[in-house]
Amino acid sequence: MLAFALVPAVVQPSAARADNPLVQHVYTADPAPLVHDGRVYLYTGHDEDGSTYFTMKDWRVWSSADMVNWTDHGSPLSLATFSWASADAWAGQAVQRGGRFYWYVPVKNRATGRMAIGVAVADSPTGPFRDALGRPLVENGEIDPSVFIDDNGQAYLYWGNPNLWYVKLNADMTSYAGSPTRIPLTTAGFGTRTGDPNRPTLYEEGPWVYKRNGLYYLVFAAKCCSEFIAYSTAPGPTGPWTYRGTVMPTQGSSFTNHPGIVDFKGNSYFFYHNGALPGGGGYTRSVAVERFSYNADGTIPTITMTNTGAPQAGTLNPYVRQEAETIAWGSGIETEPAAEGGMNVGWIENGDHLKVKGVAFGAGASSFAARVASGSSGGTVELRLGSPNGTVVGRCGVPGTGGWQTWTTVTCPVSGATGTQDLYLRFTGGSGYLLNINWWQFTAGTALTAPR
Ligand code: FUB
Repeated sequence: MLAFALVPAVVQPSAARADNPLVQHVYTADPAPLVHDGRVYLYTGHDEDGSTYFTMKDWRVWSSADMVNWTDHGSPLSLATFSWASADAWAGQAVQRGGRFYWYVPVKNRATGRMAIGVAVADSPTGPFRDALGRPLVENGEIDPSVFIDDNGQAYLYWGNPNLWYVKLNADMTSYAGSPTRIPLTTAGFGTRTGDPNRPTLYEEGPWVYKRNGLYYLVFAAKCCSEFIAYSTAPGPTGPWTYRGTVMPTQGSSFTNHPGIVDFKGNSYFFYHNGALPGGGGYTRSVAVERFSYNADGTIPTITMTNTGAPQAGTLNPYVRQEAETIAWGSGIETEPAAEGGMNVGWIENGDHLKVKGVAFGAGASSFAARVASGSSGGTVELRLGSPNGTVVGRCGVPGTGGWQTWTTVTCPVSGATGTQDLYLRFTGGSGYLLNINWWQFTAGTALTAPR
């Protein structure tokens, strides 16, 4: 008995599976995470398929409660939001203040042909966002805004390439006091670049400013090209900055990289981008995340890119409604706005699948319900555990509903779904597009009928 008790519980080693990059159905770039109300919201740019330049037209929002299952909130901000903008939906950051969400982005001003910083505002982290000013907040031809709000309530806007600027924002977050100030780019503050007399320091672009334990951090894309991620620290929000070294070396088949750092559920996370998806590269980038721990002296360790990503922070509850567009890894699918609200998963063909990681079935599930639509003759949602070809615990038939946004709810019995599992929704049927799925939910209990 004693010997048995001392044997550790058998842990099934799970094969190393990719959870990076975070999104597989569109290319994403320039991550800007924001923690709000128990979730991390991730604001990104969007590289067009097959892009050969930074021809970016809109931004995207994603969110997660566990760092591995990411909900697609679509595109609540685009160039069209700014009537005065003509192109270049580049790297921005959203912050929260007073129950509102302010998203600062660089875009090209049609009237001047120069890059400017616009600000959009929303009452929710997922938008809809509207242009707060109807004109640029600030314009000097430079890019990549980052906003930091200090403990005393003073907000700062930082931006720049090739220079580095800051200006104090007023409490309304849409105007500023004084004039933009150029931060001295000294080699003591930002490291030494060799080979480019015009740019003697490592600072390139993409500042990300925050404060931790009284120390101010400025993380940035360094050198060009390819970039790596470096950082400096200072005793105050305006410096003086001291160069501290590399956060992430040059890696990952994109010649740019872009930092975003947050603490979430007691851990620290570093967001970046690379070219890791099929077809990926410098203009077809993807956002990824790594968990890290600060060194005892507050310095940041060197973080390398992985395709496993961060460990899951918690589990996913299958007994509440889950959006189909909450995905750890999607294969073959796309998303779109659903007529019922939110987003749905669509363009599903035979063999496509969604992975939802760490689903806590507990004692077991008895049935599965899904909100589905089909403008063709439908298909089947297979519920599998562990892999796309894993054990089938349920099969739900989806009929033609008369339209891709004509929604109905289907249910089916479930058997054998217990404990915490990676759930795969695998879609099968004939040729062409089979069905759309908006949300799903399991019911706890014991199945009366085994899956067919
Ligand atoms: O995504 C367009 C530009 O590439 C961003 O503004 C820069 O930070 C670089 O990532």
